[in-house]
Amino acid sequence: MVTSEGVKYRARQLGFDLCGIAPAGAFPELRLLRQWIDRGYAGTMGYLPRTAERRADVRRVMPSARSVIVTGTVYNTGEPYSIERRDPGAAEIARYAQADDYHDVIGRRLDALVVWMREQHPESFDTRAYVDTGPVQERVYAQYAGLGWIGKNTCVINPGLGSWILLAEIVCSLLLEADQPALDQCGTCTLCLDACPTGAFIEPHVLDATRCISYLTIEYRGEIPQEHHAAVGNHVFGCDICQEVCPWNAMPATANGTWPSRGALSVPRLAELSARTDEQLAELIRGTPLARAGVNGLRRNITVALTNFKEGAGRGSAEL
Ligand code: B12
Ligand code: SF4
Repeated sequence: MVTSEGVKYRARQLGFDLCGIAPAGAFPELRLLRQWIDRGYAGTMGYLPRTAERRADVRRVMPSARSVIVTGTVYNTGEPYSIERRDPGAAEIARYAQADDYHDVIGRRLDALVVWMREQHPESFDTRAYVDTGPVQERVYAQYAGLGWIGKNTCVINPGLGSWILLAEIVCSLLLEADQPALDQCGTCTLCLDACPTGAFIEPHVLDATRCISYLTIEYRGEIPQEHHAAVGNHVFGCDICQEVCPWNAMPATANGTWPSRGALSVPRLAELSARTDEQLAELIRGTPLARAGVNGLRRNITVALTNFKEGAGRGSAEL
């Protein structure tokens, strides 16, 4: 017999930092995705409009769904934040990407959790396991599973651990006891909205992805629009600023010993990255989230960042 308590206990044994259960339902926040897409905020991420109908209710993904088991995995490295470093010659790589690809790492843990559930429960039941790989609005289910609230920066924030958390879920046909939804604790704070270098927040909880450095350096193909070059600064893959300024990340948890961090991706020098051949760059990013941008995408980003750095140095403010 599978119980909520049993699943949570096993999830912790497998290396997950958080685990909660949401009922499989059509929560009101899920309806907001369609409006967001219609306002053009998804940009070229065509998979979002293509799957919007299914994303509005997890039972359209798996009709027998009754529960969504949501896990959280802390990926924080413990290195200083980019806003603390103030080193324009350093290449900023988003924290989640300074490790083996989380789809593989967390995917294996999810599979192990499903295997364990099947051992506990002799009768057949349906499951679908996703790590950012399925048509599921992961943040909404995380909030309803009690993992944390959706902050003004749109990230799920856990009151004890902060927001350096990757989400993954098992949609399941078993009826498991659900957790209470997490309560919003952002209050009147607007630090994240004010800190965004590209002004990507239209209002609290609403991000225009087409302006976000994460979108521009990871998802977007083609030249990064000139109007955003300066704001991209020294970011070569993703951006963490709206989380770095968050008071809930002032004393953040760091990843547990099972997280496969890669030291070589922790603030390399821009000049050193730029001098690498394509083969050397490919070697560096193999098996990491940076492979999503590919060597060409990464080189495009390095060129923008290095130009920013050299222009800054020309004004006498930076050292190689
Ligand atoms: C597309 C996408 C992006 C896009 C768009 C991000 C965005 N904010 O919409 C881009 C490329 C910009 C991006 C960037 C990043 N991403 Co991303 N991304 C996704 C993805 C695949 C879908 C998100 C989505 O549908 N966005 C559209 C918006 C409208 O939907 P939403 O974010 O789910 O927001 C819901 C709520 O905000 C709610 N809502 C809307 N209005 C309001 C108002 C109120 C009051 C409330 C309470 C709720 C609410 O409704 C929305 C729709 O259901 C998810 C994985 C997944 N399948 O869910 C990962 C995911 C959200 N990303 C993740 C991460 C880690 C990042 C980055 C930190 C990576 C980086 N360092 O560069 C940044 C963070 C930037 C940011 N502030 O969001 C994690 C977030 C974990 C967390 N703790 O929240 C996810 C969950 C992946 C994962 N499996 O862990 N991402
Ligand atoms: S990740 Fe960076 S660019 Fe994107 S919304 Fe947050 S602060 Fe702005």
